[in-house]
Amino acid sequence: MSHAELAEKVLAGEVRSIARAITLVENGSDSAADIMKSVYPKTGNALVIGITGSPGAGKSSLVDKLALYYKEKGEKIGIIAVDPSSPFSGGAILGDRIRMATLGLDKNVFIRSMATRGNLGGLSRATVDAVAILDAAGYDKVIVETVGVGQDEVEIVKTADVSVVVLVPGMGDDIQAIKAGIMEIGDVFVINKADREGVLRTQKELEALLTLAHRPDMWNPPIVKTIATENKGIEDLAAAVAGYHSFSTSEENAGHKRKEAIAKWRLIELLRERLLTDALRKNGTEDRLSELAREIAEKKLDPYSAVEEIIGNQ
Ligand SMILES: Nc1nc2c(ncn2[C@@H]2O[C@H](COP(=O)(O)OP(=O)(O)O)[C@@H](O)[C@H]2O)c(=O)[nH]1
Ligand SMILES: [Mg+2]
Repeated sequence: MSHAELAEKVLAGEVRSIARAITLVENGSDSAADIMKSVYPKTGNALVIGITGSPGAGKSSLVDKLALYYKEKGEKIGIIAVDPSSPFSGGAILGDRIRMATLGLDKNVFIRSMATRGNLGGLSRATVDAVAILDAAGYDKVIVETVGVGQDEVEIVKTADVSVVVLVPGMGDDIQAIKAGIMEIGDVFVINKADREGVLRTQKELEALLTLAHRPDMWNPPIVKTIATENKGIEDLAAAVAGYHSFSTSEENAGHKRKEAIAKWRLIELLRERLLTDALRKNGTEDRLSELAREIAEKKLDPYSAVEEIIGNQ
């Protein structure tokens, strides 16, 4: 199948082609380029929701319940779980199977895990491309779940229309969240596991932190309490997400600056990946990398000279 044919099937919402297209963007920029050129102009209709938080906070549980909620409203939902901890995506695939069982094998729910592509990066670019594919394929909501640690994950969530930060009762997790720098990116905050002790305290701490934060758009992020395992608070979460979305797209805000910032970030990510790939492809540089690394580690070479050597190689 040519890329044009594949793109056509993606745009028609054909599930197997969507999965194939996502594999292509996962594998690298060359194959991604052709498919993305056809897909990109058709994007912009889905509401992209980013969900982040510490491992075990209940993100997957929440995403599943939220997806069910939207599904019952007659919508199509795409779910992308970013799991940098599983390099070979074996664990991720198992996770998908378990989730399929909960959500049912439903043609209106598409679930996909994105795993890390090794040490050359590109995960955030691949994830954002996968979101665009689902958007263009006609999914009404695309939910992206990422663990809130690491720059890549934070960047991914920043590209969402609405970013949700999930916390759980208890000081430790809050501090972790602040450290990871995810406090600033939350448009909506969730205190999940509200069946546990310390909810009020966490809420107070969070409120105090949020009064310190300065948002250029003057939005006051709402705090929603949920018990994902009991399907409680999901409607409130959906309402909070919709609330921020209508605020951010209102005439005064229009979201232009944010969209432009995201576009710039994408451009730089793509450029970085392209230049890196090009540099490594030439003159066997890729094979030289470990050798250069060893020389640098042994102080026989400094990294600056190594880079000059690589670039000079072209
Ligand atoms: N008590 C309680 N447990 C929850 C709740 N939400 C999720 N869990 C449990 O917390 C664990 C981690 O959930 P998961 O959704 O995998 O978290 P993730 O790592 O953030 O995706 C699982 O055992 C869930 O059943 C909740 O609201 N209350
Ligand atoms: Mg999870």
